[in-house]
Order: sequence, then structure tokens, then C-alpha cells
Amino acid sequence: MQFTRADFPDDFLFGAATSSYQIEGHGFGGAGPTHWDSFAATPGNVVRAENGAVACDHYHRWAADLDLLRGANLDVYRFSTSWARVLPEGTGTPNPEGLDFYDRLVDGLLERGLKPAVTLYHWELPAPLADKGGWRNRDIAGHFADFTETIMGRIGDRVWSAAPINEPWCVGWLSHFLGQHAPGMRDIRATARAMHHVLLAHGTATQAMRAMGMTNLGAVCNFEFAAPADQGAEAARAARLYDAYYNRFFLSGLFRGEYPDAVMEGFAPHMPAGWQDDFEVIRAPLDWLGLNYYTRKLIAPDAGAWPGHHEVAGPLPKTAMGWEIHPDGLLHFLTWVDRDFTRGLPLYVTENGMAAPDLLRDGAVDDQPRIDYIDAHLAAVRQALDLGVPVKGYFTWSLLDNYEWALGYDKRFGLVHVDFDNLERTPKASYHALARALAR
Ligand code: IFM
Repeated sequence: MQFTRADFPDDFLFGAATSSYQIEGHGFGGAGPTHWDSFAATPGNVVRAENGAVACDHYHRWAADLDLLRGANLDVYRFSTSWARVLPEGTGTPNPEGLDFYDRLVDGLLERGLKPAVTLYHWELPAPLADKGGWRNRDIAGHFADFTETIMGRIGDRVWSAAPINEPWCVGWLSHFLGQHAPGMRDIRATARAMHHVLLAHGTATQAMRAMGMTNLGAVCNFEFAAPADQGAEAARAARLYDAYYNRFFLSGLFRGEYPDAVMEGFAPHMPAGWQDDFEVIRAPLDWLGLNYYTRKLIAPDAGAWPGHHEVAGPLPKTAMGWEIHPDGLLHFLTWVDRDFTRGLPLYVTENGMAAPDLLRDGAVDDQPRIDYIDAHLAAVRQALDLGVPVKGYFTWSLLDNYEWALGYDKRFGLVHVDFDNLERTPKASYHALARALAR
């Protein structure tokens, strides 16, 4: 690795990120059913119909996994809590085993000198709430605040930071417009409502945590650099619209109390009644913003219904996800977000990493491309710091190879290889390189 900890400010934090459904093993410990279980059980949605029932068995192996974090000389661990593990019905009586699990996890992190950075929701909605319309139903915001109070009532006194919802774009657009994630809908009315309600739920959860006296509260959004597929005016317009519903919609809601006009051209007839009155809740003050960044997309116009465009393959080297590697996009977003939205608020790169066809050979995994990817993106962070952007930390996605949603277990993002037959963990070359770079 080209960089070391010494290349960053003293208070700059390095971490790794995971999420509950992707690693824990949802079949254990009394967790209730989620919309990801039924989505995965429906033919055609997930590669080989794989689900998170066992995943990495982190539910039983968490202590060894936390040792891996410490062994990599990381400072902070970003994980999520499973709503359905804590409240199997989504509302009502908590599952004591679920609360105990997160309690042990937080204590285990603190014992190892690691800061617990919690995300409340990373996509596994309890099935009983999905039955009631899930993110399309405004009631979700109240239920989410209740869940927040339940889990934070148990661990909120010891967590270092908290953010309500991972990647609102995926909860809204990817899951309700593109149909690629649970609940697999392709409906513009569902999308407009889900995208608004996810922000409302962010606001109610943030208010609930403030009322409990919690501090260091943020939001985590994902960003893709949108570039026109050709030099024409139509492609430029298409890329601007992609940028509006992907990158600007949620920031505009959170920091300006409005939605971009270009998005409302499509969404206006489908918004829930009274949506304009919700911004007071949505704009609950934040202490930081997290940016998840992986790639750019080339956007070409077409004659289809709104938004009237599609992605085309780009020329840059790609990861195993088929995603172009474009570190300049991270520099763009860090500087743009600071200048136009957050204005001095601490920023964290809360996810960044690559999938690769990593092979375990003689007990080792040579994943030099991942080392290069991390190096290139850290160089972008370093440039942003030099320009005065207050970037305070960088998290690699992910600690472990895990369940990559609709793509099942094939796409390996981990610093640590997981053999999904026997669940054995093997730190990859990137893990060892990071541990050396971060040694104090
Ligand atoms: O695995 C996902 C994660 O759940 C959310 N951010 C992107 C990652 C890679 O696709």
C-alpha cells in the first residue's frame, strides 16, 4: 500500500463496514422473517435463490471477527442492527436474544479499543411491516422511531456514532423503481413514496436519538458519478437527471428542505399528500455525513418513459461487479458535498471497496487489485483534505466476503476471505497491507 496512517491527520479514523443481513446469519437467534427472505425465495430475484439465513455465521463467530478488526489496526467498526432480530414482528415485543447480541457486540468492540459506529437499518425490513406496504406506508416512520428507541435504549449509551438508514437511494429507487432489491417493485408511485418516507423515517429516528441524549448522529448516502455517454446535449441532460435522483434528491431533502425540480417532473403526481410539510422533521440537525462511493455511470438518453435514459458500458477498468474504477469521482463528491450542502460538517467515506474473483491458494489470497483500489481512493481523500474538505475517516467495504444481495455469495468484497462451505476466514493480502499501513 502506498499510504500509511502518518499521511493523514492524527484524528483521521480508519474503519471497516459490514451489515447485519449480509454477515450475521438471519436464521439464528429468534429473528423474525424479512422481505429479503421472501424476495430471495422467489425465483429469478437472487442468484441461485441464495439468502442470508447463514451468511458468514457472524452471529456465532462475532468475537473472532472483532479480533480480525483489531488485528487490522482499525479504529472503528461500522455495522448495522437488524430490525427483525430486535423486533421479530417489526413492532411490539422485543426479542431478548437479539438485544443481547448487539449488547455483547458493542461491549466486545469497546473491550478491543474499537469505536462502534451503528447503522440502524441496512435493508432487511421485517415481513409484517412489508405486508403493510413497507416504505410506501407513511406509518413506517413511526414504527422506525419505535425500533430506534428499543435498540438504542439498550446500546445507545455506548455507541460512538449512529446513522438511521444506509443508502436511501437503494431503499427507494433500486428496490421500488428498478426492482433489483426487495421488495422488487417497478412502480413510480411506490418509488416516490418510498423515497420520501425513507427520509421522514431518517428524521423521526434522529429526533428519537436526540431525545435520548445521543450525540454524533449522521446520515449515510450513496453516490455515483454520472457522466454523459456522448458529447450531445441530450446525453448531458440525461446525466443531470440521473445525478438529480441519485445524488441530489436525498441531500436536498436533508440539508435544504426541498427536492430537485428535475426529479419532481417525474414524481409530482405520485407524492404522498402533505409531503412538503415533512421537511422540518427530515432536516433534523446532523453531526456528520457519510458518503458511500464505488463507481461512475455513463448515461445515454432514450425515448422511453421518464426518466428516459439508460446506462451504457464505459471504457475504464472494472471490478467484478462490472463497475468502472473512477477515484476522481470520490474527490468530486467530497468537494461538492462540502461546498453545496454540508459546509464544514465532518464527512466520512463510510463505504468504498471492490469485488474481485479472489482465489484462496495455499492458505493465502493475493488481491493486489483491491490494494490498488483502496490506495487510489485514499489518494482522492488526501487530495480533498489538501483542498480543505473536512474528511474525518475512511471505511473499507467490507471486513468479510458476504451476501451481496441479488448477486448472492459470488461477489467478494472482503479484506478477509470467507469459505462459504466451512465458513473459515482467511485474511487476504489487502488485510495484511492495511494492517501494516495502519500500525501505530
Ligand atoms: O454490499 C453493498 C452494501 O450492502 C451497501 N453498499 C454497497 C455494497 C456493495 O454493493
